[in-house]
Amino acid sequence: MPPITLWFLQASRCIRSAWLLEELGLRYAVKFSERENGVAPPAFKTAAGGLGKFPTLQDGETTVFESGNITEYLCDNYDKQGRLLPLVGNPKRYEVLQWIHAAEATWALHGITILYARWHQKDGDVAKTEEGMSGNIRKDMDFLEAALKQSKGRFLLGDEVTAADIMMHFSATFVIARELGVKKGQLPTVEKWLQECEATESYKKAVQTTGHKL
Ligand SMILES: N[C@@H](CCC(=O)N[C@@H](CS)C(=O)NCC(=O)O)C(=O)O
Repeated sequence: MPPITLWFLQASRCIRSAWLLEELGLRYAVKFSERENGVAPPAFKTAAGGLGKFPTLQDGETTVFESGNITEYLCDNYDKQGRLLPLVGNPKRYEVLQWIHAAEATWALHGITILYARWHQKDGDVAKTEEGMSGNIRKDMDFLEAALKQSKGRFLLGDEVTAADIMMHFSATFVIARELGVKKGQLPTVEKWLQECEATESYKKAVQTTGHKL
């Protein structure tokens, strides 16, 4: 058994950690669960320790959750050259960290609030609520479109994948797939970049290994 285990809930951010593990060339075991009624089954939730949210990663005695934290943990421990997350002292580190944090704290936050309104608002004008909540994510996605146009390569920070792409890919995919404030076809540069991400051998291997689908 490899020392690393990835707790993987279907149709989730867990693909970020699997893609990163593949980029780093690490062996890992996958503990996989389908969703039940949209969420993790109770037995799966308690087994992973911590908050019962996924991804969760175990590496020997260490258990970490939060996909951004897992990203930093894996890069700090297994990306000693700073290929995916530049090392301390390199100003590019903070560009990558900015995307790592923004993927959850800005893009996912602004997208998921719309989804929660769809799921939980039982009366009143849901479409109006959704429209009111869409301004933030539209600005975020326009910003991403512009950042990708400015990049000197196929990925966010040039022609090589970094942890910035690995974190942001899921957020953008999710927002577009669920049409959270934006519609398919409105963000051509973002959609092309998503295709580039998904064409990498490491992403394809992560999907093959885990069975991820959205
Ligand atoms: N901010 C956390 C979010 C974790 C999270 O909410 N994961 C969802 C799947 S994308 C989950 O575990 N849901 C299952 C449940 O709540 O039962 C991260 O980036 O890892």
